[in-house]
Amino acid sequence: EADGQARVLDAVVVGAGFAGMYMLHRLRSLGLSVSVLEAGGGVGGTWYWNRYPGARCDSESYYYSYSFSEELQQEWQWTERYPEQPEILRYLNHVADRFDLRRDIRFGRRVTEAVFDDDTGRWQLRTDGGERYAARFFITAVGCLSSANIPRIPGLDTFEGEWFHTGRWPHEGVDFTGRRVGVVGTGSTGIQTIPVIAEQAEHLTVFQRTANYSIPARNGPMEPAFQREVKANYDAIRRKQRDSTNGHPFDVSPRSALSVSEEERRAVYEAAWKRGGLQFRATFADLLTSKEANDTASEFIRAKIRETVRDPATAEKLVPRDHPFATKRPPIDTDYFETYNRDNVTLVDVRESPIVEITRDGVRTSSASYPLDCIVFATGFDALTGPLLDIDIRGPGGRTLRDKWSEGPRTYLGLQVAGFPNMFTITGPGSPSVLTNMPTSIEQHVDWIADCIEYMRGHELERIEATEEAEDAWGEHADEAVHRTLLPMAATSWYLGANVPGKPRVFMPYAGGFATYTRKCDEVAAAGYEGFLRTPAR
Ligand code: NA7
Repeated sequence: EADGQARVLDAVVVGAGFAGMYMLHRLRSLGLSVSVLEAGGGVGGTWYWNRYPGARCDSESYYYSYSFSEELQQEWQWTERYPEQPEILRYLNHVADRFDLRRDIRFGRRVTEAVFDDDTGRWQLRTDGGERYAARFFITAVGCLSSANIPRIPGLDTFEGEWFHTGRWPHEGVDFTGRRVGVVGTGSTGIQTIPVIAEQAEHLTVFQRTANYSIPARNGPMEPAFQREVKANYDAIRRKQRDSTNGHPFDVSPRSALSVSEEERRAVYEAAWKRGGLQFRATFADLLTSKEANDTASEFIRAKIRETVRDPATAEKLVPRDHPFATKRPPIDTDYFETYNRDNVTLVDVRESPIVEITRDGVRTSSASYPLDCIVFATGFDALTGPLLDIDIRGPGGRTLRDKWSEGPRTYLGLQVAGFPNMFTITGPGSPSVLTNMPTSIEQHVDWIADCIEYMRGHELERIEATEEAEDAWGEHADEAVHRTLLPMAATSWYLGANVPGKPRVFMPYAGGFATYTRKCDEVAAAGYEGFLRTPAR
């Protein structure tokens, strides 16, 4: 069917990463006609774009994966404890082939505009190539960390070397051999890439604004015995993920860090440090709710940094002081702090001496100049709202999403926005996704959206739309939830939009826990989509 120049479908999904691929699979099973529009040249989303050296997932491979197909999770073999970017991309390509997804994915199409047409009740989408699509349902699967944040440092355009952002890495790779490299940023990405670049580069200068806590990953090969155990127990593992706060299948200790002796606490932290990974957060129940409890973990990590880094002045610069552990997304690493013991690595504290400009041949701070051949910006993303606002989204009556969110995002359950009917946002702001193991949240969001669309068909509804009241109530609930935690104490967190100059400071993810969130979503659905305005078909 054609509507003017547009290709007409039941649903258009934007993005072909973990979220868009599964959304396509679910909508197809409902018999809907669907196109997925993807800016990249292949599937994978985050794992298509983030090809920087050392790119790896911080969740463990056996559960950073889809759970919807028992055959899929039984047949796929992971090779490492933490999957490297190429392996995850191989996995997602395998999924695309196995479920024959590609025939409905259109690559190399960046959606620039989505406008609700009041006459037809359809969303009209336009791509950068001028193609048009029209659909009843407009579903965003654009990711949370996909809009690159490149700092506007004066002089960048005059730099005669090469510069890169980690989230837009050249597919052919970059050879740093014999080159003087600067890395700006010490978030999860910087912390993964710094040790790998240091091994190649002639010299590496790290420009650090905020020192970070990091836990050793302790990566290693996937042991066959462990793989067998996981595959025999997938049901229980998946259940545990769904019943958890963060979507990881960890046993979280029920004890307070303050309920045990100092000696016992130390032994618990030592064991977790040795075991490695994000599970460190699960050592005690109250690390994110009690500052006093958190201090014990933060101090333990600070001591580890001082022990690891030989030069005391460098160690002091690397010791985080401005935020409690895990109030910013905690990185995990392989030899991150050890890297500062290398002769070819220099740490520059740009909080102390800010970057003033980039010159033809390097970076100049307020106190020194650093000649460089390459600059790597590991400076993160315009998180959550960035990729949505990159599309010109206009609801009925021409109201723009940009205008609605001018003081920060507002959503109902992170899945819908009042004033934007039949638009669904997978992993939108207001959902817990970025505080969780991403595929776990994604599967829940996609299933909920697919069930909602099925319900609409069963009840002959043409439109579904969150009410302003439901949206306000969700915002208040989310606000209460985050204030029961220490998360608001991290003033420089991307959760708050603080990494992007001029962005409204609003805590964007839902911090009430994944299991609580899921329960709420299920209750809303069971009550016939409470909080949504439902318009019957004409
Ligand atoms: P992050 O976590 O946002 O880290 C970006 C880093 O870049 C962080 O250290 C920033 O310092 C630093 N940064 C940002 N802008 C500047 C400027 N203008 N000058 C100096 N330094 C700057 O991004 P990542 O890519 O590491 O990780 C994103 C998520 O991906 C991660 O949390 C996981 O969920 C996966 P700041 O801390 O803002 O002072």
